[in-house]
Amino acid sequence: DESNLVDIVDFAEENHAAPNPEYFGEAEGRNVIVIAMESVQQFLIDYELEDENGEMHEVMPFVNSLFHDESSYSFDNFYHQVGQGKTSDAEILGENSLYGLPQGSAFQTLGSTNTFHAAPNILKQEAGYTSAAFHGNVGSFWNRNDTYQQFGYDYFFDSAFYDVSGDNSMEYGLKDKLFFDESVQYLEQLPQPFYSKFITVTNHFPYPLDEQNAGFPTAQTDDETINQYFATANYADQAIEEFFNYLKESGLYDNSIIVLYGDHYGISNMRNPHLASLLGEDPEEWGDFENTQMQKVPMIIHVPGAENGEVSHKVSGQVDMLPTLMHLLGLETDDYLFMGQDILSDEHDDAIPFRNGNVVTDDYSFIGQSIYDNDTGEEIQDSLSEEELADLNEIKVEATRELSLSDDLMMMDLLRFYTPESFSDVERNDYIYSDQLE
Ligand code: GP9
Ligand code: MN
Repeated sequence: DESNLVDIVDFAEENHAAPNPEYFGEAEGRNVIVIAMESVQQFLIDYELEDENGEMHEVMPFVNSLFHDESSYSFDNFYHQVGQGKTSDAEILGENSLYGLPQGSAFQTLGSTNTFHAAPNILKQEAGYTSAAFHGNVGSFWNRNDTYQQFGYDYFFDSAFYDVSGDNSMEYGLKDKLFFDESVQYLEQLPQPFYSKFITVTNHFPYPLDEQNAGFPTAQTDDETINQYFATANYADQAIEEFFNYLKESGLYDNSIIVLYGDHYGISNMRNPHLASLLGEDPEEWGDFENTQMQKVPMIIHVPGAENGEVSHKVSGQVDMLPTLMHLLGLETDDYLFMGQDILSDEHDDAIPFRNGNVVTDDYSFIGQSIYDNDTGEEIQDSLSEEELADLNEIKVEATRELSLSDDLMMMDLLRFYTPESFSDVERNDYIYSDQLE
């Protein structure tokens, strides 16, 4: 009940990282465009695939250019934190600064009923934003229709709004180039400032090849899934570039802040040893530490016109996205029960829990019962004194505490007892999307 809130409120207060004046309000009043890059992992950034003739092919040249742009705040030690809810867990993390559930999908089990303080609602109440989600798959997938109502989305453009017939679609929906192209007509209608989210699908397991991405070479490992992954990622890169071209032509670009993130791994731990040789690693030496490193996904906050961009190496995660974005928009976050912190803040803490309870910090990786030194990739728990071991374990305990606080908050629907000061009047179930009218 309500009394369970006390610990969470205390945690959020202690955990709050003060905004960095260098960045606070940098994108105030701008439109927000979030792009979820399906299954894109950090190792793809700057990666060049060698073809049969020894020629090199850059997999994601456009995203790479954004990653290194002087107008981008980019992060190369940024981890996905999803569980079984995959894409939808990344949405919970990114738009609520809370975690998905230890088992199953929070969208499916709690999305229809829980109270959320999610980005669309927050930005509406604090700064008058209109919000829209775009996705070329059916709105019922991951229970998005219901969950987006609870998040406060004004509009949800799902597959009913696109021509998804025949070759236009693959298993998880409309191909990315067609998706962005057809989305533009709706985006143009939104009152500004708007908060918008685009969820891509083409680079989804099993990375199907068709004539649209046939131009890119496949890799030569003995794992077909890995071989094709680079081609579908290249297709996604082209689609994102085309979308940026449109944003520039329409004039929306200069007045927007564009956030791109990888939603989760695309290549599973089981397959990773087959990937090792492509990364210059020895498959025989591949283990839990290497698998953990592979959970990095790209995160780029692109602010057209900014000149103080850089690639930050801070260890960070998807739970940090919303506080980081809000501070860039000039909105304070201390009224909210967030588990994450602004990555651009000097007070950002480097201990990042995964949904399975593993933890990565700047120096160490806590994986199961083992502790690895990040510099050497070697297990160190057996060479530590009892005192050293206790100190390190304390870091792990602290970091995973936010998982259980988040679970309490979600499972007991505690936000219904907590109204942030800046929320004048929380409106729920006010939003009806197309296919719910039929
Ligand atoms: C489906 C898409 C894929 O609509 O978001 O979800 P995933 O399988 O990656 O969780
Ligand atoms: Mn996904």
